[in-house]
Amino acid sequence: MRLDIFSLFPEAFDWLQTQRPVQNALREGNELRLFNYRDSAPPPSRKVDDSPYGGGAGMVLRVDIIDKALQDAYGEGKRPRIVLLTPTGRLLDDELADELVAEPHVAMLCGRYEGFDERIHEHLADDEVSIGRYVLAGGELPAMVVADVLMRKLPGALGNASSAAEDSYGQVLEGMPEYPHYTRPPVHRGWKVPEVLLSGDHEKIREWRLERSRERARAYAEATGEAHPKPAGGAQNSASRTE
Ligand code: 6GU
Repeated sequence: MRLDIFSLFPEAFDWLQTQRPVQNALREGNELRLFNYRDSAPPPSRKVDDSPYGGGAGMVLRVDIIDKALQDAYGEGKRPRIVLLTPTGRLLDDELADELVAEPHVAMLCGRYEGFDERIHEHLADDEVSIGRYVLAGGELPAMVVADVLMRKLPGALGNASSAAEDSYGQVLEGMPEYPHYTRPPVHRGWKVPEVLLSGDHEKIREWRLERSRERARAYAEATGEAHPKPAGGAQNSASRTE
């Protein structure tokens, strides 16, 4: 896939591009491009924002500048799916990530200041995405979150040994959280690794892991009053502790 990110701070994404899953995804032929709105703002001021009509605090990103930035990037050609990053957008979850990663070309627009001129929402964006119900100073961190989620879902991003489908919330676990992991030492300060994991019995280990995932899904549902992505296991199949 091709992922474009529009921002006033493209250098904020330097770190993201050093990350192994991102580098793997790029090596597999995927693309990540960064654009600076300021490059599309008229010199000498290169101003991208202005004060809101009707008064009020803060500055608003201008519709003409954002429109020009998209025009400069895509011309009259086919537009990507354009995603506005805003605190009031559709909440990012694994399902939305799967939907976006299925697109051949996605562009994310990062906001700053009080936000985007409403006409950007209305006329230029296809979707609005938020990473949680709180307000951040800008869309750069959310864009990095979305880019990370999407990139690691691309074939080859995690190397040969694993895939994002096996992650928490992924297809293999039917939307459930992942089971707990342990490594050496087998005992630390009396804290033991569950016996079954040391047994070498792969069928038993698989069952144990599935049961731990179900347990976590139920605990999540109880704590939040919200069914975990997929109500897994069912209440009748209550956990029996085997460790
Ligand atoms: Cl996408 N943007 C901003 N500014 N704040 C947020 C957000 C996005 N998602 C959660 N908070």
